[in-house]
Amino acid sequence: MAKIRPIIYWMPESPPCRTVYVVTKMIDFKDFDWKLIDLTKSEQTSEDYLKINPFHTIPGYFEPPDLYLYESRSIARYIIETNKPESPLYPLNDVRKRAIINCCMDYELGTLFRAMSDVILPIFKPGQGLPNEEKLPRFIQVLNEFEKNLEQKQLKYLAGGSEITLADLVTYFTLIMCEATPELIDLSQYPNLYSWLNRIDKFIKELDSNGDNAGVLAKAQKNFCDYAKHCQQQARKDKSSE
Ligand SMILES: N[C@@H](CCC(=O)N[C@@H](CS)C(=O)NCC(=O)O)C(=O)O
Repeated sequence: MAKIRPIIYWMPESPPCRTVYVVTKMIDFKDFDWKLIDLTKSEQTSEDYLKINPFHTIPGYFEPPDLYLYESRSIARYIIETNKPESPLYPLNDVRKRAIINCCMDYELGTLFRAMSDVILPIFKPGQGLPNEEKLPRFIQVLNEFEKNLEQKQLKYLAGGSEITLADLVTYFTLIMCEATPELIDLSQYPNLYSWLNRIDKFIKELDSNGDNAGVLAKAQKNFCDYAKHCQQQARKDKSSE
């Protein structure tokens, strides 16, 4: 009997979904199907999708008959562990390296992503449409600490060593959300962060330029920024007509 393929639920415009997408490409994992969940149509709250992820976020992962995962970092780790455990992205045979990658990713989710999202994600919330500038000082503090860490350790990649890991990918897709508010956050002011970011950006652009779905990441980031711009313009218009 043919094996039923896993399904990854996603929308390219969602940065955490893009982490999972890049992982599948880097480890050449193809034995699954993509399913689009269109956030602009609130498909994440459909009855069917809530069975996959009751917390209505993408990405989601379903492996028949009964494995349901959500959270991009967990999905990415599982895909690597089960399909390419030797990958330097998250090497199963190197417990110390994995500890460092986990450490970077826990910091990223608990501190960096949180500080970024408090400022930027209100742009996308119905009835808001603008960044929360009150939370900006905390985000700037976090960015300064991130910069100092890179400077002190002179890291090429976040988990050390000479190869990109999952920690670089998740952090990259968090930080490029700052492109939604260029007038508020200028990452070029943090020289070590900026040179690390450009290193990862070059890698991602190269990856995005070939193979199936070439250009999907560039297009998704453009759509993400255009939508953020549209939300902010609309919110300012609504405010001025109040
Ligand atoms: N920590 C989660 C964040 C996922 C997330 O918030 N996804 C957004 C899109 S970028 C989403 O699905 N939002 C829809 C909702 O919350 O209803 C992850 O890394 O997977």
